[in-house]
Amino acid sequence: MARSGRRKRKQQAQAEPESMDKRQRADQDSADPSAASQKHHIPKHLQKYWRQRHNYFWKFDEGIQIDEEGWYSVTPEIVAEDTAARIAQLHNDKSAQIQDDMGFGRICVVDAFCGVGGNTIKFATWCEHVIAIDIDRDRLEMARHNARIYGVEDRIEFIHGDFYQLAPGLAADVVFLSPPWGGPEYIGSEVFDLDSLPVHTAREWLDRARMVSENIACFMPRNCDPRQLADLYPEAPCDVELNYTNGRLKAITAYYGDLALFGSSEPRELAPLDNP
Ligand code: MGP
Ligand code: SAH
Repeated sequence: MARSGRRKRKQQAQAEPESMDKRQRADQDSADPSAASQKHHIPKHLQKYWRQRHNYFWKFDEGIQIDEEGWYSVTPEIVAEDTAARIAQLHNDKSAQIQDDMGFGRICVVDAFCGVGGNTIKFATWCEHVIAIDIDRDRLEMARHNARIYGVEDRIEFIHGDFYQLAPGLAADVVFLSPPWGGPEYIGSEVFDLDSLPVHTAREWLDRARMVSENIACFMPRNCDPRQLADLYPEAPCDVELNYTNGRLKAITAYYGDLALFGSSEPRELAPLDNP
């Protein structure tokens, strides 16, 4: 089982010091009266997410839009970056021509549950084309708006609809699945049963994804059983990655098919970003 940390794209390395400074400055609410007054309007049960807002989007202060389900579901940026960087390596060893010398993957990724765009934005940063789907039109529009803030909107095709219905008509190199887990209460069970996802089981979602591609990544609760994750697609190789930010386990990502073959099993540097 691998432990994810962070990867850097060569072309991002130059911009990083300024970005990190901005991120660290923005996390200090006490020195930012406008952030403190906005926090006042955030319902109490969402305030723990508000405190992590710059972990979700380091450009949060540039006008990021997010709703209640977005707050508790968005993938932390550092985790989304790591997943996108890994997925962008697909076919890297098969044909140098589909990944340029900046590490840009010439692949198409379906983000089947795009939410407010946490993963979609990073896929569009690392890959040539993203098909971003969500059943909630308002949240899909928030994702479009947020992608514009990151300057990656033009590489994303936004589709409003039900991934379950749409899957048979899609073609792509990779499918990323981050479905609803039933709200923040998911952590209440000692072991989260992947058959207990709302509407469809994890296997049913995965079977739909297999209609699009055998290369699938599945973002699941940190309290699920990795063996149950591996069993969702027994015919394919599977690599299970633990997703940490600042030493805290946030989620688990299972990679299937060719995506399972090139993950690092070495612990990598952890992101110094949490703001508990
Ligand atoms: P969390 O445990 O609810 O929050 O979710 P937090 O504040 O990180 O927990 P803490 O107790 O460690 O402080 C952890 C992460 O899981 C979130 O940042 C989301 O990325 C992801 N996540 C949570 N939920 C409820 C969902 C969900 O329903 N769907 C998806 N796709 N991701 C979720
Ligand atoms: N990875 C996202 C969060 C996903 S939350 C991020 O980082 O922002 C799960 C999303 O799945 C929600 O926005 C919800 O509206 C959407 N969803 C639920 N059922 C769906 C379906 N059948 N097809 C597509 N999207 C669906």
